Amino acid sequence: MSNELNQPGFVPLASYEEYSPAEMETRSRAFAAAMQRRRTIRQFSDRPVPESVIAACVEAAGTAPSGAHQQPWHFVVVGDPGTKRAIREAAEAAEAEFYATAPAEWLAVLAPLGTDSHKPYLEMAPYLIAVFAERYGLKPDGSRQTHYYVSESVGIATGFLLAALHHAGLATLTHTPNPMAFLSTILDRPANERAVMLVVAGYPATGARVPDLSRKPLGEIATFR
Ligand code: IYR
Repeated sequence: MSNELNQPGFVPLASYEEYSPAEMETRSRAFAAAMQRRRTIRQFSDRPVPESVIAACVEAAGTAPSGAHQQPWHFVVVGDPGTKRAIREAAEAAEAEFYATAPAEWLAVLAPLGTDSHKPYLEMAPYLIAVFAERYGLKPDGSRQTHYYVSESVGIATGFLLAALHHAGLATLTHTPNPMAFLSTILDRPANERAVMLVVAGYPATGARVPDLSRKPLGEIATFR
């Protein structure tokens, strides 16, 4: 083992669990099948969800790897009805402008999803999780600490969050209002953070419907050589 790893600041890898090849087959297939059941929805129930469940999912998101382990993310969990209403109103205003001015090519690929500028679920769903990227950090003396691979890191953390919410039994919608600077204002976030995503989480409404989409098969998304 290389000598650096015996230096102070390193500890034995205690958390790793190995499985037999047979167990790996079962686990990997079960996980893929579970992930295949995830669907983005746009019809949410107003049934309450324990905040502790959302908190555990955010904790899972925070286990994502990040550039230089800078963990350049912040999650704002919004359950307060007044704040959800403010977000809905600002998002709908931004989206009205988007749908009125978006290029035809963009609107054409959105058409099968049945989206429009009305976002009632932003008030209806029990939780909105606003994901912020810390573009840079602040050192104790107030100077800036550059953050590395911020988009990649926050993207991975958001993926973990979606997987955790799905695993917990909740449905989600990844919403990217365009533009979304209003989230920083409404949620009072500092200037070093940029809003990147709003994750809507809750139970699907009774009778919720989703577009009849298929996913690319393995052979199309992967090459083995
Ligand atoms: N932000 C808009 C438009 C939109 C864009 C993409 I790319 C989508 O995959 C879905 C929607 C909206 O939320 O309606």
